[in-house]
Amino acid sequence: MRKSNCLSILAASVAVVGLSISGAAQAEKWDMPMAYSGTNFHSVTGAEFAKCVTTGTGGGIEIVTHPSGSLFKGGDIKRAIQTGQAPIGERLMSGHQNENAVFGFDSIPFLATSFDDSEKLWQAAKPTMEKLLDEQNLVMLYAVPWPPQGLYFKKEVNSVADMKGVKFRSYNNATARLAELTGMAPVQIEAAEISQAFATGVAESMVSSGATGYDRKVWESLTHFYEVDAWLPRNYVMVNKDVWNETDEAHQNVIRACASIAEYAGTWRSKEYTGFTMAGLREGGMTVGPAGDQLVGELKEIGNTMTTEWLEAAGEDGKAIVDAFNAE
Ligand code: PCA
Repeated sequence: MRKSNCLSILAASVAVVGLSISGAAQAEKWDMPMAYSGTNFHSVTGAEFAKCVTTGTGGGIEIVTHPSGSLFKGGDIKRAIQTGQAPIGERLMSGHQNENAVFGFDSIPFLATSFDDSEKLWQAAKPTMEKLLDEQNLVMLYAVPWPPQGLYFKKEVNSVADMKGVKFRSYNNATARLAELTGMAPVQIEAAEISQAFATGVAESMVSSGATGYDRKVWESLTHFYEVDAWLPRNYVMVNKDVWNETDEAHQNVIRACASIAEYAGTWRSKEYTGFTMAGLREGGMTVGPAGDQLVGELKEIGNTMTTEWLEAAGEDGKAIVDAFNAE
């Protein structure tokens, strides 16, 4: 073969390889594990975020959501993203309270009980949470609150004494501690599995939003929902930091823009879903209403104990968040 032919073949193959490399870079697929059911408003928001990124990057990054813990179960999602098994995903932030108490800033009973206060608390906590996640190889994209947390039972409950011995489904350290302080027996179960837990009697009560009770049709096993407005925990979406750093700036900008739309839209949906799901629980046959004065008074005392305990456990970072929130 003549030298010039050799060169042109080489050039052609470099061009082909070059094309296929840039082709691969142009069409990345990001699987996005999510813990909650596909119809839940967080998952709906995540699906729209995914679409926004896919469209906004011209298909350069295609995000595919996997709700209901189908790709990774809730408790495994953060580790999967830290270790690069999945590039992006969503998780309940306070689910990491067992690693570091600060992650439980949004599950302190009666600190922030409305959407407005939840937003204020989030603004106070955000820089600390971004820093903590950054140290764990994660980039925080957006966070959306669940509706206010209330108590579910399969009987009428008017006081903490009525809760004694009840099997209680918890979803983080704070909810397990609430169970202990009210004389209940906590068992940690992911939302995706609670319908079965209630149906089989593994659990017979929980603290959660109307949204989760509605999504999981808990009226099939439970009878009462007491609006307590104890706190509004957050889900957040994170990306693996190495993946993020390898993403070109134009795509990062699209992702950031889609994330801020998602935070706004998700919060709006959470508010809308609050009333809608209360009505849904009633339609399912549940008794829905505010907790009685005695129960609220007793829960507030327990809330004070939990606040003191959390401040001790969360140290300087925790104190700074609560101080910034109270200073607003
Ligand atoms: N639903 C989630 C967390 C908070 C909420 O409202 C759950 O019960 O797991």
